[in-house]
Amino acid sequence: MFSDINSFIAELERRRELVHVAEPLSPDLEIAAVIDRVSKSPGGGPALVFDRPAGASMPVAANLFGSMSRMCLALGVDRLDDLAGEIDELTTPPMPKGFMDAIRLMPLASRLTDLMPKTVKDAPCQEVVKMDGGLDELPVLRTWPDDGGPFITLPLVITRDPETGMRNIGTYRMQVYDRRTTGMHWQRHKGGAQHHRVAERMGKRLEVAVALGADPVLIYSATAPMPEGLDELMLAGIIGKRRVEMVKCRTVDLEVPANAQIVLEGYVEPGERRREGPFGDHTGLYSLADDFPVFHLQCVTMRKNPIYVTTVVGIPPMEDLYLGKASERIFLPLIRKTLPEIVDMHFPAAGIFHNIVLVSIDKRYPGHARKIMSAFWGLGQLMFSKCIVVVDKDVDVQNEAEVAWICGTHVDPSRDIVITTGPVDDLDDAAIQPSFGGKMGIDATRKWPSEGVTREFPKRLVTTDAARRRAEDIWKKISDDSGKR
Ligand SMILES: Cc1cc2nc3c(=O)[nH]c(=O)nc-3n(C[C@H](O)[C@H](O)[C@H](O)COP(=O)(O)O)c2cc1C
Ligand SMILES: [Mn+2]
Repeated sequence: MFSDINSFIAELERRRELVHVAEPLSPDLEIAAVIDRVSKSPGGGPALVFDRPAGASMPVAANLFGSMSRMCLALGVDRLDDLAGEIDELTTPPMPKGFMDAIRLMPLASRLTDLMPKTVKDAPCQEVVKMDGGLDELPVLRTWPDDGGPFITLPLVITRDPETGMRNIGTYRMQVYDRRTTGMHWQRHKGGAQHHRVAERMGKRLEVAVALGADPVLIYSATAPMPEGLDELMLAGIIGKRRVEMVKCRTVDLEVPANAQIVLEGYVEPGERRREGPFGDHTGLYSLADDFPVFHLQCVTMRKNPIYVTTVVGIPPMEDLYLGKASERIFLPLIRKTLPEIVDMHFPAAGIFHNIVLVSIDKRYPGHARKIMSAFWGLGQLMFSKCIVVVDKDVDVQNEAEVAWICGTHVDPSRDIVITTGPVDDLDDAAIQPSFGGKMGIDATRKWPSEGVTREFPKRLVTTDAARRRAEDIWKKISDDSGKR
């Protein structure tokens, strides 16, 4: 596992999955345009390091997670589903059947305590401490021409609930207003916003620490849809199989990942709002300007030679697709804890995570597909699911064309569509109102008589096993022969 972003970058170099750009490109639009162009190449393109951005004192790294193979490497697995297996094991403690069995299970308990973060004294992220440091030292990108300014797009925003002390880490963009102030774009449904809500109710200032360029597992974990109140560092510990090292901040009562490149310490005042945006967003549209809390910077700490790690969002596919794919795979076994009938799920790139959600189920009773829709609309960030398509377990939801075929053949729109309203993603500008709008569920399972559908429904075409095996043999010959030609 990678101890910091430098060792990840070194490994990507070794694997020839990273390209250095030596031209002095501008952080104003030019670097972002290159990142966008590279993201649109087959498979997501290589990782990028811009060695000498114009006017900047440090390099810019981007698209580090922008392919399936790099996302797997970042999380230390060959396939993302390997992680799912481990998480499943850790979250399903077997009940000991007796004393000897209990002793045998001890290593599991120690594995769980091995995941707790630990505090260290010396940290690379504090090699340099600048009490009067400013954001003008960072090559923050302006990514799209109508953007309201430059935006920090891949920060780990760390806060504590002022009442319970529970920590949250989330990735929320920060618009740079001047060298000591930024926007704080935590949307109303997110962990940071909840801590701020509590602080505002108490009339208190909320301390905030922002880590830039932590290790790959931590960067991913900050984007993960962890249930409220569960520490993202636990997840990072499970994935990274090691205790995350944290260091106390210099001016606020918070800890930050010791291995980060740069740390911004500061606070958000109760009641203060400022215009944030517009911002060229991962919807592929400009998110409209709106009022958001304001982050006041009071201290910058960093490594001696930091790298500024960032990402560009835009029309999919871009780097965040792969971060989202990791969450899709990692959270599937956890969702199955309450919804064991779920076989698989898939969020197509064009659906930007939650606009299109494809789920296959082992259908067990009438109305089962509708139960799954209701469950998703009530489950964490899956509440944002705008169109949920539920299919039977014999349909491969990773195959978008197959799901489209099944929808076309198995759905009667007058019978199988569920329309409802509820909370929607803040970024949904088509919704009837900000954050509140419609959702659709499509029941594309085979309907049962017990669901009131007595009309005979035809069977799917499948040949016999014997004929299929024969066909496989012949196909092998045909393809070998055509390979020779
Ligand atoms: C590149 C990137 C940028 C993001 N920007 C924001 C943002 O500006 N505001 C926001 O609320 N969520 C943003 N997110 C999504 C959150 O990070 C995500 O919902 C996360 O689960 C929030 O964690 P939380 O539940 O602890 O709040 C972004 C995600 C990525 C990958
Ligand atoms: Mn959280």
